[in-house]
Amino acid sequence: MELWFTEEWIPGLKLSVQVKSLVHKTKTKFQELAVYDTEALGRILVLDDVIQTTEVDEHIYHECLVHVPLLAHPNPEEVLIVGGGDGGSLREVLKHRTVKRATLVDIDEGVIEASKKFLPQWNTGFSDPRARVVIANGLDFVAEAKEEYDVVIVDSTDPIGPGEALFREEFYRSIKGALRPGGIMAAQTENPIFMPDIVKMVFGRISSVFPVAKLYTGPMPTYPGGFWSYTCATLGPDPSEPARDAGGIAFRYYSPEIHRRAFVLAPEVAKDLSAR
Ligand code: AG3
Repeated sequence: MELWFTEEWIPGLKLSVQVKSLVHKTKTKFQELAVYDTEALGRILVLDDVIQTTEVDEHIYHECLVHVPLLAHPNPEEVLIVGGGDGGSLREVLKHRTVKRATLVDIDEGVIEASKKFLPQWNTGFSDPRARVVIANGLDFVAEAKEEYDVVIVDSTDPIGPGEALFREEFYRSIKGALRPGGIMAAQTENPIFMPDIVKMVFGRISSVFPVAKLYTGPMPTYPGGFWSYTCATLGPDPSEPARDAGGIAFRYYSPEIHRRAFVLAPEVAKDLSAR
């Protein structure tokens, strides 16, 4: 019998992938977690029936979310990742030799444990001596940090369930307070075609807190709509221009040209963001 995993992208539109085997299924303290092996997408991690990351395209998402802010910063030493319990963002952050410490704070230890066991290609960062993992509520953790980080990365789920708090204006205010002078934040901010209201709302919140906020996009075949938005905000500098050379990192998706191009928005999307 054929087994399929189906995610409802929006009402009336679904993505289905044929499943070779169920690798792991559990209820964590916060959400239902499943790991599947599939022919088309390789291994996939699913939380509450929403695909979080797949072997075929996780590098695109993680490279967009991480390398844009890290390379827009002249010397990122202290980096905070909020969410990202699968370890993909951590892996990318640690590729930067400037980084002295990467702190990952995730509310759900269950995601980290499952990733360590079942997502080998994602989780190479956890054993790095520069990595610090904190199990805590990201909202509270960031509120207590004062001018500690050069870059803050928000690698959240969608704004429902445990991820909802990571889209609040108070959270962005705390991030601003947690940044050192010259600091940069980047967050995943959903799909502009299928969720224009969410993108507009989230971008509006971020740009009401930070003096500079810019949306950028990249392909993401397994997320709703096939492409994804991120928002980079800074205390002053323009994040759309790389500030330094990557120092020999072997990228699969990122390049300085792609960095610049990612900030070029379709007129309709740009119009939506300025109409607040
Ligand atoms: N975080 C973003 C997942 C959003 C996916 N949304 C969806 N499929 N509806 C991914 C975490 C990977 N580190």
